[in-house]
This record gives sequence, C-alpha cells and structure tokens, in this order.
Amino acid sequence: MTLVYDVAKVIRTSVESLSDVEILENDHAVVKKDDELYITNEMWQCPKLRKMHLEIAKTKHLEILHCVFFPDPRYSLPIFGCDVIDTGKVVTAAIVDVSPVTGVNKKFYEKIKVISDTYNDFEYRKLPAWSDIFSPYVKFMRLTEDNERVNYYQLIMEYLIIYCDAVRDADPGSPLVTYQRHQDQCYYSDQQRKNEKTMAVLSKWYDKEWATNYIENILFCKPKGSIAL
Ligand code: BLA
Repeated sequence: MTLVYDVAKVIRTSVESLSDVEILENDHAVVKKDDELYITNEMWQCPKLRKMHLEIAKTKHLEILHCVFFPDPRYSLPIFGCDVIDTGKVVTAAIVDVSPVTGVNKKFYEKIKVISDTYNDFEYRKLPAWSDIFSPYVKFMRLTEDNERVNYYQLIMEYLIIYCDAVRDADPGSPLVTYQRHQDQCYYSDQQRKNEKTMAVLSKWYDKEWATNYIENILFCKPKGSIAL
C-alpha cells in the first residue's frame, strides 16, 4: 500500500464516524483517459458538512490524493483539506490544514496546535503566494523517508479526530456570521483555483475548458445560493 491509499482509508473512516452521512452523487465518479489517467471521486454530505470530497488520481508517474471537507456555513467549522503528490520514490508534496473561517473557536486551534507541535520533524516547503487561506498549523512538506510518511499519516489522522469531534459539537450561528463564512469559503476556493500546478497536471490530458470546469465544480466549488440576512 502506498501513502495515498492509506490516507484515503483514514479519510473514509473519519466520514463513517459522523452521523447521518449520505453519499453525494457526482458526475465524475470515475474519469479515465486511455491507460494514462484514472481518477475516482467520492463525495458525501452530512447535516453540518455540505461536501466531503475524496479524489484519487493515478497516472504512470504520479499518485495524487485531494480531499476537502466544506462545512455548511451555518456552523463555525474550519475547512479541512489535504493533498498528496507521490511519484513512487518521493512524496513531492504532502499538505494538510484546517483552514480558518469566521468564528472558529480558539479551543479548536489550541487542540490542533498540540498535534502540530508533536509532528514537527519534516522537510518543510515554502508555501505559494495564494496560501493566505491556511491556518498557522498548515503543514507543507516533502517526504522521502518511511518514518516521515508514517508521521504525516498520523498527523492527518489526529487532525481529523479533532475535526470530527468539532463537527459533532457544532451549533448553528447567527445569519451574519453564516454570511461571512459563506464569503470565506468563496475566498478559499478562489485562492485554491490560483494553484497553477493543478491546471498543469490536468492540461496534460484535457483541454482548458474541461480542466477549468473540473477545478471550479469538482475540486474547489463554492457554496450555492445567496444568503438572506
Ligand atoms: C501542489 N497540486 C500541487 C502539485 C500538483 C497538484 C501536481 C505540485 C506538486 C509539487 O509541487 O510537488 C495537483 N492536486 C493536483 C491535481 C489534483 C489535485 C492535479 O488534487 C487533482 C487531479 N491542493 C489541494 C488541497 C490543498 C492543496 C486541498 O487540492 C491544500 C489543502 C495545496 N497543492 C497545494 C499546495 C501546493 C500543491 C499548497 C504547492 C503549490 C506550489 O508549490 O506552488
């Protein structure tokens, strides 16, 4: 088993730990391009998370995992996200964050800080310019050794345990903060869409229109509808 599939299992286990989870049907459940590219998209929702998304993409040279949990903006929950880019020999990018939105309580980040401090022995990479969406506890690394892979795996597992506890505890907020969190999610997706490396990979197999649609609707969608205040 490789890191991508191990991390995918942790994510599915976290989804299963939540109540009233439903599968979200999506029209990109399997995307294939000859023998060159194989992508699967799994999506779920539950009362407090509008979309939990796990994507695994496999090419001859890369295994990619992308995951985002987008909350229902009524709840003061951060956005969970992770991305793994594995060439087989080295994991060139291993990222995880619980990205802030308006009103996430301090206690949540106090717990995250403890985990962040525990798993700190990594070869860190410099974050790109659009990364102002991330929390101070974002981890962006290159992994070469097996023990680094295990530490990254455990880090994700422990962030997700705290995240899922917060989901269970969350109560709805006022319409004003809901509106702000709706805007925060739009900003999160706008910034993520600036990652030229996502487009670069997809453009190898698809035209720009397909790739843009995929990035904007499957990977980094925005919450639907307008919010009445
Ligand atoms: C980087 N994202 C990357 C890279 C690739 C992708 C190829 C470059 C790897 C490297 O620099 O070593 C590509 N990710 C994809 C593709 C898909 C995908 C093609 O999921 C889907 C088919 N990216 C996310 C999420 C986060 C994220 C959820 O999808 C964070 C929570 C971050 N990816 C992220 C960051 C970089 C990255 C910060 C580094 C960008 C840079 O260095 O400029």
